[in-house]
Amino acid sequence: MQIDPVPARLERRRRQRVALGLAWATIAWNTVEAGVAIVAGAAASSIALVSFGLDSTVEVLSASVIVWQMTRDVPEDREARALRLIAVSFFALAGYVNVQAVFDLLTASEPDTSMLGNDEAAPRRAVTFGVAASAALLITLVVTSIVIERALAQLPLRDALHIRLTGHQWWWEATYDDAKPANVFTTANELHIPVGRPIVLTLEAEDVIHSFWVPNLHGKKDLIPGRTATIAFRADAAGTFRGQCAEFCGYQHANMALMVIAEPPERYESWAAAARTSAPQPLEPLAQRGQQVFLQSTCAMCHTIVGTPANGRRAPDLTHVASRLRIGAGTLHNDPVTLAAWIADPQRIKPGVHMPAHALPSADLQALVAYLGTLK
Ligand code: HEC
Ligand SMILES: [Cu+2]
Repeated sequence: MQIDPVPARLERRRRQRVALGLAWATIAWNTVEAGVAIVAGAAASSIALVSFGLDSTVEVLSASVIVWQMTRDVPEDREARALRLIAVSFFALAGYVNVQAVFDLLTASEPDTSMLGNDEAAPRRAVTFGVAASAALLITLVVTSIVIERALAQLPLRDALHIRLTGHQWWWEATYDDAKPANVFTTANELHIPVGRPIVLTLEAEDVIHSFWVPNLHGKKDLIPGRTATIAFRADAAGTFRGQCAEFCGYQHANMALMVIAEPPERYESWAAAARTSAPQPLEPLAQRGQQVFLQSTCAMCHTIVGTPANGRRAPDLTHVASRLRIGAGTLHNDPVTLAAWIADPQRIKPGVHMPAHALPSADLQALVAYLGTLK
């Protein structure tokens, strides 16, 4: 039986219009919810839809997964909800397009050539609209980006807090500089910064190229071995901002998160004061035994605990590891169970990581975890 292709095409066009309508509704909704930053994301989804390519929808899908991941660690607030909404809408839209494409492939009849050579106004209008909308959005984003870059470039840097951030496979080392050498301290994977005070970050890489990216605070900036880059920014509101290494840097690139905790100056000062102190000496017998285990096994070759003979420099400083939200650069919650699992076999959790498995007797492992738990 010969199916008349024209009504089928009209039907498809109608469905495409519905999808486009959905995309624009998402944009409008997200604008209301979370402002300019998020329009960019929604715009990407609609541009992908307008172009209706399968590979662009795959990108939208992965973008939605990334956006979803970004909501994983931030406190539950309006922004987290908006991000999640975007992730879901990206996902739904991309899903729709993919299903539609497969459906079209399966039900494709003879190619319809009857319209070839006809001058169709409707597709031309759709394409013109798509191009114009994309161009308008891109121009808006370029202008916004220039304005923000300029504002950042003119940020007054008197009284700035200087932090040296070094990228390693696959964790971040942060050294807080100070005019007084005794006040310099090192930490890993989590930056605390005071709200309202400019931050000057000096970026370096130890092994391969990494990229600093905390979307809420600054655009991407690469960390290149042998070179030093400097960026400046300021957090104007308190909050926990998740950053991500944005340059593929090896197997565990995706598990290289950086948390930036912006807090009122007094809270920052008390955090910094605590961070400058040496590790507390363990008081409990179990933790004391744990310290012995730490110092006598290989741990001390790679890790530093200030106040003990452990001063390895190849791995995150553990002096105050218990005060971090996560371990493994965002990979795991920081609690005794995950800590024990990490020490016993980090390769299972973060395959390829530069920390070997440790087959410790379970009493030793327990003592070690108790000791690390005291390092507040
Ligand atoms: C060969 C070097 C090496 C040895 C030995 C080593 N580690 Fe590690 N460790 C690392 C590296 C590298 C990381 C960072 C891994 C990552 O997140 O990519 C790490 C991460 C950690 C973390 C998570 C820190 C954080 O803030 O994310 C803990 C806790 C830890 N190690 C404990 C130990 C203990 C306890 C031992 C001894 C039983 C030990 N390590 C032995 C290299 C080492
Ligand atoms: Cu990296």
